[in-house]
Amino acid sequence: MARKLSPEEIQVFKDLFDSYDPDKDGSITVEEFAKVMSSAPGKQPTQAEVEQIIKEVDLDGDGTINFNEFITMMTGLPYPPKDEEDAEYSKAWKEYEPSLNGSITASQFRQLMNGLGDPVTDVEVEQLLNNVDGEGKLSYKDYVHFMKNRNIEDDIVSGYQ
Ligand SMILES: [Ca+2]
Ligand SMILES: [Ca+2]
Repeated sequence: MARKLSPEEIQVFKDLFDSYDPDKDGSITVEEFAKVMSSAPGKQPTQAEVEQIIKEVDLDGDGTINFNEFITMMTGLPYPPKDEEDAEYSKAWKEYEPSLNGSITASQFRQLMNGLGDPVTDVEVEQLLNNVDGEGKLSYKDYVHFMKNRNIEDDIVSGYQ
C-alpha cells in the first residue's frame, strides 16, 4: 500500500512547487516550468521538451501542473492517494444509482453484492435495512458503512484462522 506523505513532506513539496510557480496561482505553466529548467545547470530543454514533460504530468489535461500533479510527478505515486476500496465500492454502486446521492432497493443491493462476488445473506440485508430508514432503501453512505464494517469483521475472523 502506498505510504502517506507526512505534513512535513507535503510542505517540502509545497515550497518546491512555489519555486516553480512564481505568480502563485497554484499551477505551473509551460513558461514557468521552462524558466526553472533554463536556470538549472546542464543542457537546456527546448520548448517542445518542456511541453512534453508537462503533457506527461498533466493528469487533468488543463495544460498546466497543479499541486497534486506536481506531487504525483515527484513521488511517482498518485496524489492524493486513491482509496482503492472506496473506488471499487462506488463503481459497483454507480451501476445501480449513478449519482451516489440516491438510494437503491434491497434487491438491487443483493445484485450489487453478487456482482462484487460477495453475496449477502437475507439476514444481513434485513438487519441492514432495519438499521437504516425503514423505507427499505439504502443510501450510498449506508452501503459504504456496511462494506467497511463487514470487511473489518472478515479481517477479525480470518485473523483467528
Ligand atoms: Ca503559475
Ligand atoms: Ca493539470
